[in-house]
Amino acid sequence: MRRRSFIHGVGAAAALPLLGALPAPKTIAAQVRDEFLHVWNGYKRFAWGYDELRPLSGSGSNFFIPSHSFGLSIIEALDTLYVMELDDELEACVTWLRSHVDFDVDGNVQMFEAVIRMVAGLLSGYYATGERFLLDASRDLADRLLPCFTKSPSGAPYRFANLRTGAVSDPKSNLAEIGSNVLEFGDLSRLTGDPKYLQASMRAYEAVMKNVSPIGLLGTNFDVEKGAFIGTDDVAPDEPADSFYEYLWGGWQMLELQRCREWYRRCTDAILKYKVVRVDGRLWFQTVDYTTGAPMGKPELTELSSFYAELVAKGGEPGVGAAFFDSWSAVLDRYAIIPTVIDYRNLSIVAPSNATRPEYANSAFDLWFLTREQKYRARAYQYFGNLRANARVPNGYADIGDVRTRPMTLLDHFPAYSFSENFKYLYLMFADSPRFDSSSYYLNTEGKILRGFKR
Ligand code: DMJ
Repeated sequence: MRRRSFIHGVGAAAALPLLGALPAPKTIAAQVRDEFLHVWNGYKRFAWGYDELRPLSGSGSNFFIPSHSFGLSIIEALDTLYVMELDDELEACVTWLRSHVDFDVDGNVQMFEAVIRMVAGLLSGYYATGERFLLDASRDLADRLLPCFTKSPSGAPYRFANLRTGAVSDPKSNLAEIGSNVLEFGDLSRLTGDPKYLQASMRAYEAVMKNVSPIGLLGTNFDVEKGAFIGTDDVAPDEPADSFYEYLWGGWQMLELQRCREWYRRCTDAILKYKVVRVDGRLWFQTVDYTTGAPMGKPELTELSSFYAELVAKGGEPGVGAAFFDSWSAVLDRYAIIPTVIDYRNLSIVAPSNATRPEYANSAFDLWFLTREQKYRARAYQYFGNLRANARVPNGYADIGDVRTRPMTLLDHFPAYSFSENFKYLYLMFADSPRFDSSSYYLNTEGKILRGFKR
């Protein structure tokens, strides 16, 4: 757990009106780029070389190992800097990484986070710049994480690896941590000609899919030594199951892996059959027992599940995607910033924080390019305006500890993923970037562009 200090923010809490004329797309893109630069400059001034910015105290902190920095924010920002045409900044990042990137570290690193953030960030940086050492670093890190897979009796990966010794730890995992690597590992196998990365991902999927229930549902938590689910709750599409399904679709869409398509379809059909609930006309997903489909647990969802609006739409159910997006838009309207956990029966708050979460913007981004419906741009602009009004501080942006207070309570933390996600999604929706192919792209769960660069 990262330690955070509290302060009250200075911004207003009112939601922007959704309807009415938006500024011109180029104007909004410029605003988003300015705000990205505001927080990027805060990171450069107070935390350069650290993993993350602490914007209230004007300092830095580390994400994976308290005493060691990987320069995570630098890795996470590479492709965003490229599409925003911030070439001097990108060059400074490449120069820093050239002399600092080193994964020979005697420390335990969470495999899932390391893959989606750093293996992918370095890969994406390689695509953006053509710098071969970024690909080599991505591969080196993947090699150091592979023992999580190869030392597991089931093939589903342990959660942690020591990057120097290869010792693995924590067999009690979950779907997202087990199944969010096929995009990165599949691409590494393609780029290096070594099949071991893709094979590790597919073996992990197989370990889970062996346990699919007769009705097509999966549990959530998984013991990788026993090769079996822990408990029977299925929280999909919420965390910590979320990106398991995202990567099944990606395995098909980006890598054309037929088995991923079949698994995605089987699981999604079951999710839509057993998990959809409607309350006051809004569509949500309930937790069920994966063996029977019977409802269980609390009527709660986290903000992270809002990504599923884009996934289910891309996967062939645009109506469900639009309805789920609308459900979360109602939460945005009510609170200006979406709280981390809500009770979906009445939209009341269960957990009032928001760690600069990108999932709603992620859905707006993909749904915009999928449908070209103006409402997604309007909602994205509303999200952006509310973030700027409530989370902006002199040294950057800050996570929100409580969306109910006026002004909102802020935390001394800005997550590295926001350099990769929120601002990139918002910018690309409005910028018509000459460096991004909006007709043919694929981003990983952390917003890393793996397909769709234009030179
Ligand atoms: C990101 O690290 C990724 O999007 C992940 O899949 C879950 N969500 C966080 C940011 O909220």
